[in-house]
Amino acid sequence: MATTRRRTSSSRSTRRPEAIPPGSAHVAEPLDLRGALRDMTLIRLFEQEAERQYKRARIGGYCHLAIGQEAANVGVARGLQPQDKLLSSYRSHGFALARGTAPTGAMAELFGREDGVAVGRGGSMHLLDPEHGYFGGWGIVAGQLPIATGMALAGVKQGENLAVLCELGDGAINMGAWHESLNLAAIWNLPIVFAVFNNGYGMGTTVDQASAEPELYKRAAAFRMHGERVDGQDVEAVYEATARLMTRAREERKPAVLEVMTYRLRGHSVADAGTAYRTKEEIAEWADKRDPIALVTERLVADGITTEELDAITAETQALVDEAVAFAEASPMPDVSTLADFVYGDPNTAEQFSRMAPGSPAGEEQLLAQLVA
Ligand SMILES: Cc1ncc(C[n+]2csc(CCOP(=O)(O)OP(=O)(O)O)c2C)c(N)n1
Ligand SMILES: [Mg+2]
Repeated sequence: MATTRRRTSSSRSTRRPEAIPPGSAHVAEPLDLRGALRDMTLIRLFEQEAERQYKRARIGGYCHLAIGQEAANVGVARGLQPQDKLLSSYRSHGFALARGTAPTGAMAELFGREDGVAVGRGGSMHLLDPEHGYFGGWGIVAGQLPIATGMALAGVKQGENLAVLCELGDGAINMGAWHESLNLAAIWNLPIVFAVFNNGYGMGTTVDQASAEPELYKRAAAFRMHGERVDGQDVEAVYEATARLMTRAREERKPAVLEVMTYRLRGHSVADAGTAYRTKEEIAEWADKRDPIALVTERLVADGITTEELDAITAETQALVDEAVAFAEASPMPDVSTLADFVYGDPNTAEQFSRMAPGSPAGEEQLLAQLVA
């Protein structure tokens, strides 16, 4: 039977911004729009600088930018309570900065330096800042889902009043870890929201080439879980939906899927021009009509923000980025003798191994004895 829905891999996409109705019941406090613009501007300027530094070979490895996705990053982060936990894919800069990570530590991590937030071990894909409730930055597609699910389970077991927000890309939704994690989250009623950042592409593959059900929020139904879609270029809408679903997760232990419709204006990584699998017209349409920073600025202008105030936000955030680069440049490279540090969680690995019983990889016998005592 002929089908016209799927495109061939050689055809280029023309992905149009979709009209999405606003969410229903608003239970959250109104978003601090100026604060949101400030965070979004910081992320944009930080990433533009990271792009420059990557091209100067100051940053090694991979570097994935979220330019164009700042409303999604900031809306999600601002929808969390301080005790909530956030995990994401490798497109991690915006999440860390939106959660409060210092730009200095983030930039030093991109530079692979000792003062980086992951001691220079993680790089761009693995920013990490538990003090600010950001638990990475994960490079294996869908690798963060079982970890986030386990953290939600731990929160329940330890009686903590928190929920977990696990971001993933549209490309992670067909991995086994998606099915396993959502199934467990549903049957154990875990306080977790899976935020699927649908930016239209997994590298160069469009969502409808990869997913039999390309309306990804509907995939929640397979687990009898609530699913909904939100306009990811609208920071207020993302914030409202996140805050509402996280409150529901925390207070009623109901997991959910939130599909955040967004667009990356750059290629998959800094090494990808991003034009082989999509048209220049498509990118220009999103840049001209759906740039999230322009959209939030328009709203603030309508509310009376002045040009001086807007300029001050840009100047303040640019100063932070300049300071971050100077800090990263001055920070030493980790000494080669420390190469194996942090490989095991317990610094006293000999002690850790000594607790292992045959067939018991992490000392479960002792743990079990403590639990039943
Ligand atoms: C298990 C695994 N398979 C393949 C890769 C290579 N890879 C890195 S990113 C990516 C695409 C993921 O796309 P998506 O989830 O949509 O995230 P986006 O890059 O759009 O933010 C792939 C296939 C990987 N990192 N991990
Ligand atoms: Mg994607």
